[in-house]
Amino acid sequence: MTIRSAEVLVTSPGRNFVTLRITTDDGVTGLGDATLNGRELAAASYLRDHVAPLLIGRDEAQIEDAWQYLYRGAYWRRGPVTMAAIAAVDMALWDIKAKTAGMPLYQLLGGRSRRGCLAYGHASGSSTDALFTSIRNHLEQGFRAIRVQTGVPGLGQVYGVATDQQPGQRYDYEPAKRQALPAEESWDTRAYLRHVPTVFEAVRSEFGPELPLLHDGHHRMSPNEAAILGKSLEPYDLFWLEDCTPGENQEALRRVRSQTTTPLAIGEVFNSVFDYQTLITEQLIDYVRSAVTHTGGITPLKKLMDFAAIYQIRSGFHGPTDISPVGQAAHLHLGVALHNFGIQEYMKHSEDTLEVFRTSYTFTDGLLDPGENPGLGVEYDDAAAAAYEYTPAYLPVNRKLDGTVHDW
Ligand code: EZ4
Ligand code: CO
Repeated sequence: MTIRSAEVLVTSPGRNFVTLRITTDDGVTGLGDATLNGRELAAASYLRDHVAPLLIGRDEAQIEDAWQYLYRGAYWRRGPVTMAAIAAVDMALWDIKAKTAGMPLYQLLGGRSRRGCLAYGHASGSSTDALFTSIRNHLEQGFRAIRVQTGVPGLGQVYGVATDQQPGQRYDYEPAKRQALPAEESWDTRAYLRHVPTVFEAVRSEFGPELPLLHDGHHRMSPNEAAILGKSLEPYDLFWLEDCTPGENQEALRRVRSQTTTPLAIGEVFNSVFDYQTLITEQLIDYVRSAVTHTGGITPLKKLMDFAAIYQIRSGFHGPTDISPVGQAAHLHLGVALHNFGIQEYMKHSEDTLEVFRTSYTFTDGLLDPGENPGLGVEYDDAAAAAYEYTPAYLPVNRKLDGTVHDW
């Protein structure tokens, strides 16, 4: 068989998504996710103008060759736009291969290693009371691990903290705002470093020692500030501290690692194995945070995780709502197959999103499962998608109290 068409589908059911659909000449289709939050049209153009024309007539079965051809053939290696585009091709070709084989994709990745993927949900609140309500809501939905983010006294809206939830209400947090210019939020690291340990103290005394708790620093600390936070959180036994230092500086984690035993996770903004070379070989982290969508697809992420396994490092793939259900399905197929799976981030997509992307994955008793449908198990509804036009949306910019754009 060969590839007959490669269509780039942009839709916005509550938030923007970029999807690649590859169709073979005998009518098998595969889906890939190329969503790049806040820069969606760049990934769509890269695919439509520079990748789709190269795919027509190629053998869709040659996944590794297609990956190397697009990655090395571009001459300009890596970068989020390039890697999101290659990721979409890679996912779509795996989807086609597994559908052709009549198997769920995880079977081609080595078969099942576990019953399901332990998921963590995002709880947040502007105050401790609001945070507790959000944690209880998540526990009621079946979550067995929780990410904890709160407002900081003296600061306004803080990145990663949703509008306070009412009891029983679903958590609907979307960090990119639908507006022509990014929102600007203020940030103060000293106030944050003082406040966070008091939050974890309160959560541990309310919810006990068993519940796995996670926290995301969103790359906002210097190496020494991160070391201070890691140390001050040790009494609360975190599952991980995520993105404590800037993503560009792998050496920063040496300082943090040498100062604290709090487990460390990083990588949602990385786009290749090279971003992890020092981190993995020096064992500076415990969890790989990459997403299939931003790391060039299933092929390189499987290799990355096999490399990480040699150093006792596990997966913790990035699963916010800007990873489409196609990307999230890929995480779950990898997740049940990998031996060194750790945990999977899970923010449920909106009803509108799930009307466009019909998924076969399930969430039961805290575990996500990809399901048994052939391929990735996701279908794209063109008619539903057509109702939602692309709308510009941007992630916020942080400014310090004196107005400077935050350093890191
Ligand atoms: O900032 O998905 O761990 N999850 C996160 C997310 C990311 C956004 C970026 O697109 O940090 O909220
Ligand atoms: Co994060």
